[in-house]
Amino acid sequence: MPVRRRRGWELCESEATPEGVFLRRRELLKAAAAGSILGPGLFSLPAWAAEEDPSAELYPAKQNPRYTLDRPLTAEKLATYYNNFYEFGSQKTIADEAQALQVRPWTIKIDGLVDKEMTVDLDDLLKKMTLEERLYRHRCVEAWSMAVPWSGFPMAAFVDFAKPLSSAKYVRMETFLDPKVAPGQKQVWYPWPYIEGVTIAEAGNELAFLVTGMYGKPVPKQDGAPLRLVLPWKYGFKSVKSIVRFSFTDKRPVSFWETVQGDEYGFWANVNPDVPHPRWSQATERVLGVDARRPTLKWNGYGEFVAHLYDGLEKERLFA
Ligand SMILES: Nc1nc2c(c(=O)[nH]1)N[C@H]1C(S)=C(S)[C@@H](COP(=O)(O)O)O[C@H]1N2
Ligand SMILES: [Mo]
Repeated sequence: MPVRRRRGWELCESEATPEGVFLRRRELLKAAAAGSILGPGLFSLPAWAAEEDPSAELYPAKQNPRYTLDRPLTAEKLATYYNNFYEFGSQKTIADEAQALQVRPWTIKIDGLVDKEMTVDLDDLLKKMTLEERLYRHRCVEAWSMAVPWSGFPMAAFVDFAKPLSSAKYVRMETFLDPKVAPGQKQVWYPWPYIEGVTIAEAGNELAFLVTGMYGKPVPKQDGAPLRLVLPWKYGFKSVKSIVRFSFTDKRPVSFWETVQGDEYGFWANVNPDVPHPRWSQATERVLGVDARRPTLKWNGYGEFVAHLYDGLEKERLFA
C-alpha cells in the first residue's frame, strides 16, 4: 500500500518539533528498515534520513524556554540544504556530498592542558550529557541568517567533563581530516583541518552549545554531524562542524579562516552591525526564506548574555 508521508520540510514552522510527529517518523523509519510496510520506490526519503542513528531515541529533546526567538523558525528544508561546509565544496549545496561522511563510530580526543588526556566515544559522551532543545538565531558573516531548533548540551558541561587545568585559557577545536571522504580537503590552498577556538570564559558562557541534533532529530551530516559547536552571538564560521578534537591551551588558537584571510576574519568575530566586513556591510541580513532584509542586531541580539565577556577588551579587534 503506498504511504504518503509529509517530509520534514513540509511541516509548518509552529510544528517544528512536536513529539508525535517525530515519534511517528521514527516508527516509520524502523518499519521501513525492517521492510515491513514499504516496498522500494514507494516514496523516497532524503538519503540521510534512511540511515538509523544509534542516538535517534534521544530526540526530540525537551525545549529550554529560556532562549526565545523574535522571528519564525527557518524551514527545515532551507536550513539543511543551504550550508557552508567547505570540506564538501565552496557552494551552498553540499548536502548530497556530505552523506559520504561516516559519523559512527565517532571518537573525540580531549588533550592539552587537562587533568588527563582522553579519547571518548560520542555515544558514551551522550550518555553523560543531558540533551535539550534551544531556538537560536544564526548569523553568517556573509550576511544571511536563519533561526534553528538545535539540540545538544551546554559547552560548559563538556568543559567540566574535560577537567581543564587552571592554566588553560582557550579551547581549540578541530574538524575531521579525510580528503578521501571530503573532496574540499584536496584543495591544498586551504589550511585543513578546519580549526576554531574560543576563550575558556566563552566556552563556559551559558549560550555556548554543543549540538548533536536539529529539528528534533540527529543533526544531518551537512550541518555538522555528529557534533558541532553553536555560538549564536558570533558569526557562523566560529560554529565549527564535525568536531574530532578539543585541545585546552594557553595560546590563542588561529582559526581556519584567520589563516586564510586574517584581515577579514579575526578571533573574536562577534556579530556587530556597526563594523563592516572589508568587502560588504554587516548592517542588515538576508533571512533565509524571507524576501525582506532585516537589521542585524549587535551580538546577534544576545548582548544580555555575553556583552560582559568583553569588558576591558576594547582595544582588541573584537568584532571582525
Ligand atoms: N568544519 C567546518 N565547520 C564550519 C564551516 C565549514 O566550512 N567547515 N562553515 C562555517 C560557516 S561559515 C557557517 S555559516 C556555519 C554554517 O552552518 P550550517 O551549514 O549548519 O548553516 O558552519 C560553520 N562551520
Ligand atoms: Mo558563515
